[in-house]
Amino acid sequence: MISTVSTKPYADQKPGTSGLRKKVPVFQQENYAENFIQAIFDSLEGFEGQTLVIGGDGRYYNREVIQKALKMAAANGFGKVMVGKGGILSTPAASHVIRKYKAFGGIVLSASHNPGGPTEDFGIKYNIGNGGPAPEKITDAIFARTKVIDSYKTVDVADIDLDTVGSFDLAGMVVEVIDPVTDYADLMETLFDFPAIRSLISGGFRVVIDSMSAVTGPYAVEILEKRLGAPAGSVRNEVPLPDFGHHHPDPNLVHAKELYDDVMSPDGPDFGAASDGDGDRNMVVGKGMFVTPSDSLAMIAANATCAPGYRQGIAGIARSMPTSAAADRVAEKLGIGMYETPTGWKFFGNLMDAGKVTVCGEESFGTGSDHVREKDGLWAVLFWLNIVAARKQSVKEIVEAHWAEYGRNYYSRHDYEGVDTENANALVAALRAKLESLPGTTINGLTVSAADDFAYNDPIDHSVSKNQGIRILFEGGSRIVFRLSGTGTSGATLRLYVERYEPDASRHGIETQAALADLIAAAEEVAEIKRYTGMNEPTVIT
Ligand code: VG1
Ligand code: CO
Repeated sequence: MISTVSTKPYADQKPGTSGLRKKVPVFQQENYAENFIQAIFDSLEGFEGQTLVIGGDGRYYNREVIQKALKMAAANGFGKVMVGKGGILSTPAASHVIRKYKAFGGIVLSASHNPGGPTEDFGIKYNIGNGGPAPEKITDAIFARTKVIDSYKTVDVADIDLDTVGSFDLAGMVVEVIDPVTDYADLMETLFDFPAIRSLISGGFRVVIDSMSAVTGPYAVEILEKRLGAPAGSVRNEVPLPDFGHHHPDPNLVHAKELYDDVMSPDGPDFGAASDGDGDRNMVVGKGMFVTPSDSLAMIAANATCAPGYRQGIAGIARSMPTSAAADRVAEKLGIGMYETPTGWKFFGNLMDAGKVTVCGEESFGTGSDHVREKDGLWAVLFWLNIVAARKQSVKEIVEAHWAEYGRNYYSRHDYEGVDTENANALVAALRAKLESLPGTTINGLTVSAADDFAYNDPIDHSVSKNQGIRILFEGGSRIVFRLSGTGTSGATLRLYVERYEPDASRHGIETQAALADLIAAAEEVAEIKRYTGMNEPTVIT
């Protein structure tokens, strides 16, 4: 029953920051998805008879690829596949299911915060047995395999019914269709003080979650409305749609502006949160206070012991290099380890497996802990609700008290999207060429203390990742960072990250872009962004 189908390699299947992401029509080319999935299997060893987890964020083409992957898993010798009902598993839920059921690994189908639909984005990512994204050693092997692949294995049988929970036979392999929510919701209940959050909500604290018509809807309804007792309707846009209702499921001040405005209005809710396409990102807004993702990491770490799952304290903190240094000050005060990694959650896995860190975060609206091996949007939201319930203070009071104690790291990211790839590469090359000459010079009146192209030496497996972002550090702790996105599907995206440390509490109320204006001007002066990109201002500011 197993058939071996001959195929031709595609040259463009290099996984980026988080798996392979392309437009749907690219994935619809003959054998395109099959080639990549077979390349994953060909790069792994010892999965005969083992369990594979498969799920996705429900976007357009999700079901089709799941059917292909199921048949290929059977033909390649997996013993069992666990798949979310309807093909749904949020990225953190997939990570949890892999860990809980000791699966060999998982295939997560998502292009995260990128739009979905027939002409929008799709993605495939492989996660290893610890539940986390495959490290570069494996993604490099997968890419190498895609360049020479000449056949894939599948079985010629009918599709599985993905909409009925239960066990099914697929050419001798067991397919278990599972409820995608229960295991995850149960895990959250072990980590956070649900009774305290429930009484906060029943006492009149109004919480809204915008699931942006993406995967977290069913999770948020179960947790917030059913288990925590928030009124029906507290979760908005709760039905996952294949095209996310034509929205951009990216929880930030641009794409979740409606929610932000609602929380900021005088009679709006006390607390608002949003999540992205696959449920691993989060945005937290308290009345009168948006929490930047970098601050969120620092504040969750500083208040971790409020939550039952972290009562014993945290082992250490990790953040991606462009993420602000707010968490570093918390680690210093707690006397625990602080690790700076390249962008992308795959770099946190080794540190968590080795017990070096408990909480991790990225400036790109990603926070998480060692409860899974992915960032986790709803986890962060629940952590904040737990902190608010325990401290009996508003988000605004908690944030302001934190700044008063540690100082404030003003922070912003400017994205220039759809830049011509050659021009973007030229900008980076020009910057790289002048790095050595920068220290000691001044740019727009700011003195450069150091400048380099970030390289990471993994302290656990000693692998080295070079060229992870250009950083220019100024005296006094301010800095600008430049890097090119590894998740886009058309042209290049230049990211400029800007940070200023302000210890003086009387200067903590400045509007962010104003507080960073001289650094933003310095970035233009040193990198000539306008000239290289042909753009007068960024596409998105977060
Ligand atoms: C972006 C973010 C990065 C994040 C990655 C995946 O990558 O900057 O911090 O880990 O997306 O997140 P890049 O290479 O475009 O800067 V998700 O929620 O898209 O899986
Ligand atoms: Co995501």
